[in-house]
Amino acid sequence: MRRLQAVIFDVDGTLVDSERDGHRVAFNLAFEEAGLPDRWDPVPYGQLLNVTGGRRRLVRYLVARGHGPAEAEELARRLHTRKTDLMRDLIEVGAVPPRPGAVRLLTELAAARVELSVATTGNRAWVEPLLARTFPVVRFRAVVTGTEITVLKPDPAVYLEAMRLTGHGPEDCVAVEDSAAGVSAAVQAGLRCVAVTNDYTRDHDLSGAAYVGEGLDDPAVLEWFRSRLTT
Ligand code: XBP
Ligand code: MG
Repeated sequence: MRRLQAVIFDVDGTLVDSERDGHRVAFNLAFEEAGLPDRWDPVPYGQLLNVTGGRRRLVRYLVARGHGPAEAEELARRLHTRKTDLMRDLIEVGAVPPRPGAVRLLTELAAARVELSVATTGNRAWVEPLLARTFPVVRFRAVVTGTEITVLKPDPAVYLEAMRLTGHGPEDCVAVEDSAAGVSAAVQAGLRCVAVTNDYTRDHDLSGAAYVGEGLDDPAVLEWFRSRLTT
């Protein structure tokens, strides 16, 4: 078996538990500050997550609530700008923790000289401070975000860009994802994908993944990686 050379990680729901107590809270604070009555509760937020990207999620929601397309776009743009700042504040106070096992897996892969990168639909303005705060000892070779790759998952563009930047072909890499959209993006980019489920994605169709585990601390997931580190 070819030795694993690079791992490209999704962020939301994979490296960090960011959705329920991070993004969702920031969206709700943005609604509140704007004087809007809308609030996204933890359970229905799981449905909203099927639209990747916070601004697109807002547009889809606002149109469904009866706003005209142009008005929804403009309101979503304003709300999302503020939501991004609020998300940065939540990160600063430690409200967005790493998923159990994330620090250990990243450290172990880095020690085995596996190159680590990130491919996310999230905005660079919060992704960078999050990575710096949560994984200070890890050096990511490429961090590709929804700020520069605006065609979001399940489109494979973000993974193709991560491979272009690092110079690796798909046969050298593995993607790690938590959701159906993420697995689909990775697989369409030609990558093998390890999926780690969470409360929002346990029922997703992850059948395209090479392996599905319950988290980054799942012993079977660790074993999956370790078995690919021997030369
Ligand atoms: C996660 C997302 C992100 C966040 C919000 O998808 O869709 O957009 O929910 O971040 P994935 P922004 O984990 O597949 O990358 O508000 O910055 O878009
Ligand atoms: Mg994700």
